[in-house]
Amino acid sequence: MFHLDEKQLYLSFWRVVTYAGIHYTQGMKSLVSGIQPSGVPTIGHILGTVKNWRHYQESYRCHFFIADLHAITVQQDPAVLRANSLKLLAFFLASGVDPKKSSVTIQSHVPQHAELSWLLSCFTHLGELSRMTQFKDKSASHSTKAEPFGLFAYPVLMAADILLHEADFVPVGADQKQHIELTRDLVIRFNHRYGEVLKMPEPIIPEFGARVRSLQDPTKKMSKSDSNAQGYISIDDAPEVIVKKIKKAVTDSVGVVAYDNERPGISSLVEMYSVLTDQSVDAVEVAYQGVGYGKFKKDLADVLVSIIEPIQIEMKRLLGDEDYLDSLMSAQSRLVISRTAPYLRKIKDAIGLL
Ligand code: ATP
Ligand code: LTN
Repeated sequence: MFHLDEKQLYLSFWRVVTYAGIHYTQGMKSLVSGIQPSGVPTIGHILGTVKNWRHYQESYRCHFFIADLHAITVQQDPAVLRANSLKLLAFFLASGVDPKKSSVTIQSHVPQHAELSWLLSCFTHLGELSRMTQFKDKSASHSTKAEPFGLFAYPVLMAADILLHEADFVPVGADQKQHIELTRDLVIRFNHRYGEVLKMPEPIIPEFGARVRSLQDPTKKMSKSDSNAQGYISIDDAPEVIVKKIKKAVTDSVGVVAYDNERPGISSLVEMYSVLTDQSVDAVEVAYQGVGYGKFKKDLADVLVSIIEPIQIEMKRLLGDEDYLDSLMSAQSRLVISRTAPYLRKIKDAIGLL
């Protein structure tokens, strides 16, 4: 199936046009994004990033991946990790990622990610890593001095994910902005020393939906690793569960459906509804003027069900076809390895590695 050798593939990548069924146009900008299989994706992932992936792949050379090496920075049960990784792959496909237009891999199947991460770690300062807020939050659950080194080094692996694919754009939720800033600093530092080798990436953070809040504690981000399942809407939730969770979502006693920084609970629901229905927040406020929270929550739950249900049906179909998922994973990883290996060689040459 793969007749081009690595060199031919690399040379031809910028002008050819079809390889392994994927069509690329010369000069197309590239885009990279990933999600960790550290749980089951939530509506936060859809709004913060995945919602637009199907559109991006029409205009950009896209690479999407399941960040399993990131997930093991916190302890994972092996069987659960395997199941969540496959489920996430099915979620990507069911959300519109088309392997004929984009590449899609399991991060650990492409060893170049981890290899570039080591190279970049030699250019990263300890002080930079200790300022990362996600490290501070996630390490809080460990006793001091027992935080895994991988959790500390995680932003370097994220920089490698982005730079290996020479990404122009990186669509992420607001919590990832700091990691992309670190990646940009690494590009400046590396290129200052070795010339224009690494490509400068730009984050794409949506104006609305970039930080969907927990339904139970709206001061926090909705998280798939929340110990309280009432705090998130997961892609596994049945319609009646979604309705119940939205009904119980924390709001306030004001009773006005509006976006108001002083009232994060209702504001988060209004923002969710506005993004899911492609309306402005103002339009949602006008539509629900004088209407109580009950009716608004019911409508929001209906919209959520109408978005999640078709994804669930398609995921179930895909997860029932293990042979397809297996052959997709191996074909895609071979494609991505042959595409990234020559670029990694170029980076090693710049550093002076034989
Ligand atoms: P966890 O929710 O388990 O803490 P995480 O958010 O740290 O996971 P990923 O699941 O890998 O990590 O996130 C993948 C992408 O989804 C990132 O771009 C992240 O910013 C985005 N994302 C995750 N949760 C939300 C949310 N609640 N609102 C908006 N975007 C989100
Ligand atoms: N760190 C991200 C997931 C992630 C990612 C990436 C996103 C890992 N590598 C590269 C975009 C590009 C997270 O935890 N949310």
